[in-house]
Amino acid sequence: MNKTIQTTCPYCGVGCGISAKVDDVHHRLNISGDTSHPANFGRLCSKGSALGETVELKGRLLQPQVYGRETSWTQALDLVADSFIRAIEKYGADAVAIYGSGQLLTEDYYVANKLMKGFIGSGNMDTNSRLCMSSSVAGHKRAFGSDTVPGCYDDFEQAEMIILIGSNAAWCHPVSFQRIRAAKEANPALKIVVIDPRRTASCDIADLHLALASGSDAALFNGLLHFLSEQNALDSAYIKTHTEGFAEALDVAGIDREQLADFCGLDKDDLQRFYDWFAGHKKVMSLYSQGINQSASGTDKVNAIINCHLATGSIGKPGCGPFSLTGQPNAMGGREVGGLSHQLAAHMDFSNADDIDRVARFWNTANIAQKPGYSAVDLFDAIYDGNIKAVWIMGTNPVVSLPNANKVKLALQRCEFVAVSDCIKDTDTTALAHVLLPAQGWSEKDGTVTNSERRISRQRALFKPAGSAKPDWWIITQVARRMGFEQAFHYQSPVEIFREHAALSGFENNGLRDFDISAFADMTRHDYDGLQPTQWPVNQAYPQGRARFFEDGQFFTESGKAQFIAVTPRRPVNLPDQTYPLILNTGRLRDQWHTMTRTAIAAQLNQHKPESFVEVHPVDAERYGLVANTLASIESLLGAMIARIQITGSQQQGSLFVPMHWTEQYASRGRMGALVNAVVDPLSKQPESKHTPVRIKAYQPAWQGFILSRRELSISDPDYWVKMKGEQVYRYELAGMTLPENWQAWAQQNLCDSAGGTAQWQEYQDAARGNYRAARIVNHQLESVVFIAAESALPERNWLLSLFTKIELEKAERMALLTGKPPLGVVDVGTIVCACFNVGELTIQNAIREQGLKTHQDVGVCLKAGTNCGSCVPEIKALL
Ligand SMILES: Nc1nc2c(c(=O)[nH]1)N[C@H]1C(S)=C(S)[C@@H](COP(=O)(O)OP(=O)(O)OC[C@H]3O[C@@H](n4cnc5c(=O)[nH]c(N)nc54)[C@H](O)[C@@H]3O)O[C@H]1N2
Ligand SMILES: Nc1nc2c(c(=O)[nH]1)N[C@H]1C(S)=C(S)[C@@H](COP(=O)(O)OP(=O)(O)OC[C@H]3O[C@@H](n4cnc5c(=O)[nH]c(N)nc54)[C@H](O)[C@@H]3O)O[C@H]1N2
Ligand code: SF4
Ligand SMILES: [Mo]
Repeated sequence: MNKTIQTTCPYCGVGCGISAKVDDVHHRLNISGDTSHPANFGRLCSKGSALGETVELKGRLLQPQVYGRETSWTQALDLVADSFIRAIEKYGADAVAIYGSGQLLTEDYYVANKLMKGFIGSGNMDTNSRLCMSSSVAGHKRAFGSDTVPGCYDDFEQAEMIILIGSNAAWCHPVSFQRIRAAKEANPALKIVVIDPRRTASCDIADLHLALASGSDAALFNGLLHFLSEQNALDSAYIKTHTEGFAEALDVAGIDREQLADFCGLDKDDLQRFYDWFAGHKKVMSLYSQGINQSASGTDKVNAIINCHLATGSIGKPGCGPFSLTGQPNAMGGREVGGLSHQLAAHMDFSNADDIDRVARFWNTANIAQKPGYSAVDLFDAIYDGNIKAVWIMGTNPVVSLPNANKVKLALQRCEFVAVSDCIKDTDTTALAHVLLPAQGWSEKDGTVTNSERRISRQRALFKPAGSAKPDWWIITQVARRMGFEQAFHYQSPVEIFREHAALSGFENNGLRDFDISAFADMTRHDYDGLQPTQWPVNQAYPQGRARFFEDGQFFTESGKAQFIAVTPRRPVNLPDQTYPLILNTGRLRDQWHTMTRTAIAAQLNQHKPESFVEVHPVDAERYGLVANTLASIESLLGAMIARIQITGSQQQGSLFVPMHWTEQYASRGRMGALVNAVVDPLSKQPESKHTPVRIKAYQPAWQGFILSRRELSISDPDYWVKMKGEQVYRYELAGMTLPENWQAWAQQNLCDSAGGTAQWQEYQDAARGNYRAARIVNHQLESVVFIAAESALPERNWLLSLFTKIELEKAERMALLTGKPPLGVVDVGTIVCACFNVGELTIQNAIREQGLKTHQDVGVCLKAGTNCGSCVPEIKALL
């Protein structure tokens, strides 16, 4: 039976509503945007649209495992509880830890935090949000006395100027970006400024791109504060009535404009234009993300931005304010429950003895932790050093995503007890677990998440659980009960947890804390199931929620006034030197989500960037002898990786960019976390993931090649491999340092036992030039091809890939197979640009040429490309 269920996207913090048509019988979904959801009004990006492709059961963790063997829930849960109890008895409560994730639902997160901080009695619950939002949290706390995002998405249309700072929203918050694009199209006077060392897809709508020097944001905004003061562009009444510390902040902000431009690596006129625009507009929004947060001066950067908004009174009003874009679907929810190790719960933390006492009384526990636990980087160091004996990792993949990731790997290898809850079986982190706990994934689990604008939405179950998978909250409460905390963890369903969370938020609150959803404390299950997206707070004063904070100029500091913070700009901690002369910047791609455990299941999402790469400026390419589309090895003091070279002027000279996504599941040498330095911000403890000194050199294998195969293969140990799933095909990019003795034998060995039926072989060999090509056809269908080259170039893969979707090969196609090029008259579509409608680069180029298309709208009318999620529009424009 088909039913339609409203739920929320499990990827980014935009928090889009989804309307899912569910076909239980065939385990299929038909996904569309929920037109009634205020985060997206029906729009979805490529990742949200492809969710239906990710719900397959292949690759899922379906059964609990203990030391590699499938077992029962009882045994697995007993072992987790026993291991924790034993470690605590022997070494104390601080010898155990939970490392959670902004991808847990609020209910999961709440019970994990309650277990560790309330009942085990240690602060050792931290989360991957430490790598993501903690500088924003710390900056908000310093300025506002609370971790509050003041504004909302409706402000986009009302703003006169929007600044994207260290945010590639075009790829990372695509639906919000499209909303900003539409706002600009409706109001061309809306100024857009992008501040990012790279020229990104987000620059597509920018009036000004400031390609600043890595890490120099605080200086840039300090300079702005000083300029605003010089120009009398301040809101002096606001500063006087609602803030403190202005004089001190201004005092350290003054710097000669030339020097400043030099420090920031910016053109003086560009800098001036930005300052003039900011001073000349009342309604300015500063949207910021990881280019700000992931920095050893991340907290200062955040405050330098907030300072400028306080100075102009552009906060708490429509169309303006600092706005931290949250990354994960429940980054905000994690902050609500207190998932970071210095937080307690419901926006209370360990810095306040009253908070500790209050939460202890509410939870009715005598054992509450009294001090913060380890933050993420320190936590894994403590594991490495043997100070933590048992760790439970939930919903995150630290062997990839933490800095100095090889050390993280070693730490887990050394750790006495490692439990991992995940919905996917094979990840770089599950590989190191003693106990694996199968979690229900999106489409099975049920609960709430909170997006960037404080809006709480329901994720609803669409299917019955895969295998024996259980909700995270259930797994956690089962362990808690086994540890002797039955009373406090007696929940039967998520609504009971949500009610308790809501009650705690209102407990002795009386307007003291921003986070208050006490209106939900008595919610019925029926109301919970029907919960409509609502922005917190939701309490007596705001029964329907609240769009904006600070309209009244009242803040949550002791004095009720916002605090200016005097910021002294610093350079990143580790600067390039002779040995490691380049800066490694890391970040995201449009169609992949973090460590790819789910997005790489969707063939459609793998087309945009099928292989890990490194972006290099042409001058650096020349200097280091790098050739486009060949391989490079990149090394830092800590580790190395190999990636395909892309030469581009969008990169600054002296810096490299690599995507964060590739893991050991998808590439032999692509795990970039191994290189990243583990330097952290002294206040927020957030790692400086955007700045690691590295060196690069050409990687010169003896041979390169690729295999395309209908079936998944295990290829005998080439030095370099990347695997990617396509439409009915797996693509392997390969390179090796030694030539096999005999290519024919090599091909037979790697391809042969992969299919039944009678195979026909086509082969071509040019031993002199080191070329080998072969194809296997089984029952008229293409089964696999292999192309190897020692010296010459390899053909493009697109046409060959497309042959795998054919039931039968035509004669001309068979004949052309080993040339790698389509027979005359057949068109190659090129690399897929529009993932939503599967439109390739060559198709677009041809249409532009032949039909004289001028705008991306023309291309949309002609080919549909760019008309769904719109995130490929920048690339279409580049082709135009
Ligand atoms: N497609 C996709 N979308 C995602 C995610 C994903 O994995 N894939 N993940 C989600 C998550 S959890 C997060 S946190 C967000 C992250 O969203 P973003 O922060 O937008 O993403 P990043 O690519 O990590 O980094 C943003 C930009 O910061 C720039 N940058 C580097 N150094 C500096 C600097 O010193 N100053 C400034 N101003 N900029 C700098 C980088 O060049 C990069 O373009 O995305 C969310 N959305
Ligand atoms: N160098 C560098 N490093 C970075 C960043 C960067 O920009 N550069 N960005 C940082 C940021 S902002 C972030 S947010 C992190 C993200 O990094 P991670 O959190 O490590 O990455 P994910 O791939 O999102 O990991 C989520 C895991 O949870 C599993 N999972 C999914 N749903 C569920 C569920 O319902 N329950 C359970 N138990 N498991 C589930 C997934 O299969 C996956 O294994 O990376 C950080 N690391
Ligand atoms: S913008 Fe895309 S990834 Fe983010 S919530 Fe919306 S559909 Fe999901
Ligand atoms: Mo994130």
